[in-house]
Amino acid sequence: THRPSTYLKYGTHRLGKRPDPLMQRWRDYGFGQFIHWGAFAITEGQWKGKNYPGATEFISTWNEVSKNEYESLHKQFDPKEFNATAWARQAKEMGVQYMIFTTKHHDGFCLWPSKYTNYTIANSPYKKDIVEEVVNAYDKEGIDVYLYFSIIDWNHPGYRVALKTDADKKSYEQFKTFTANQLKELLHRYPKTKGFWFDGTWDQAWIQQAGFTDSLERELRELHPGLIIGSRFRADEYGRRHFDSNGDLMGDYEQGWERKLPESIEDVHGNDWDCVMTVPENKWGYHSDWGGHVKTSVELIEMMARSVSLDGNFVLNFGPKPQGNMRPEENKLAKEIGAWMKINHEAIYDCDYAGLEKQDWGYITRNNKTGKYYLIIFNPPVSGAVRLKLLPGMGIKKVYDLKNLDTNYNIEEVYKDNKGTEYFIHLKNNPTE
Ligand code: JFZ
Repeated sequence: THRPSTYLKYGTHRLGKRPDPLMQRWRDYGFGQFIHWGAFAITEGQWKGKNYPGATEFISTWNEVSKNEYESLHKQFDPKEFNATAWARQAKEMGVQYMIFTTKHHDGFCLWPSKYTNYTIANSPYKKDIVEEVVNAYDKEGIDVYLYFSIIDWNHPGYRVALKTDADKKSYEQFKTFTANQLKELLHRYPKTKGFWFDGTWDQAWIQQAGFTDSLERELRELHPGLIIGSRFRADEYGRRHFDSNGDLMGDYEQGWERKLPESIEDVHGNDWDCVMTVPENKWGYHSDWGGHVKTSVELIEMMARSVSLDGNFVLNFGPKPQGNMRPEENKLAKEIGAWMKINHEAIYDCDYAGLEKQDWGYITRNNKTGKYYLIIFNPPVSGAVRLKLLPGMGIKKVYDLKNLDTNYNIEEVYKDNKGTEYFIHLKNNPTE
């Protein structure tokens, strides 16, 4: 840690990683699930027979869609197949240790019965509190729940993108109070939650509220000790987001890895971080036509391994259908990833960057509880010989396969100098095997 070079009133509240047990628990998750659900799902990405090619949760911004019609969709929201316990069991089987749920996306529709707006689940035929059902069901499976909350709210009359006039400023004051009230309401209603996953904080209007957002963050943390908040919440007094004007991370982890992954450990600057990923290219809410490339379980597992090997968590998004069931593609992925996790979870949970040189065959993780190293191989060398470079003073006792603990691969020392030792681990004896 270092001293800030510029005095900032609303910069970071802390330098370096958060050391407490709740944050260590977050760091050790490795794998999480995101769920995007809300009124947008009812459209299935279609409007009056026309396909909307963008992300479903943005369909209300499409010229073809009238605001009034969109904002009455929830009057049809009655998900007959919704079963939070089934979601939570599937998530458990898939191997996630935490989940993030959309309490309110940009459209402003609340999946809990907020007392600060009428645009909520309470005014749908379903009526019941979906957030509560989700929090309780996941908690029962031992999966920690985080609340996704969009600051952008296209439904609220006081919401503004920018504050151009005094009237805008006046309206926005009401919006700020509304937002603070909703956040406190969520913490009050769902004390089991471990944190907020904020979104939609890039508007000029919000960026200019450094004093307000700084004290709101402090207030939320006081209300809920240990609360985890990422870097996508507030800006400093110079309008800098994620990293303040001194370059220091604001919040408990870096929240900028959205559908992309760091290449190397240098890219993450010693910070905690999460990567949130869609199965299709860029659609979070349910869309009947995913289009484009749909990721396979192997691709997603590789992204998870890469995330953990670079000190991050990997979070995979599911977008349930309007009736509340997951789509078949997601059910299949959950099974496939779950089968891999069943054997290999110890290479993901409690694991971090191993401090060793990256190799082309895959990723190396190290379990911070047992000290064991894991080689997660996605591109086995044709030779069958996997190269590994260890640091001075390190050695190898045994190399085995998690699928078969009795395996004992042959280890060949090929090079040694004062920087360490290089080995070949022979997965096969004969390259043509
Ligand atoms: C936002 C939302 O607009 C989207 O609907 C979804 O909820 C996603 C998780 O978050 O989309 C973003 C947010 C941040 C970036 C890109 C898309 N970013 O930082 O590049």
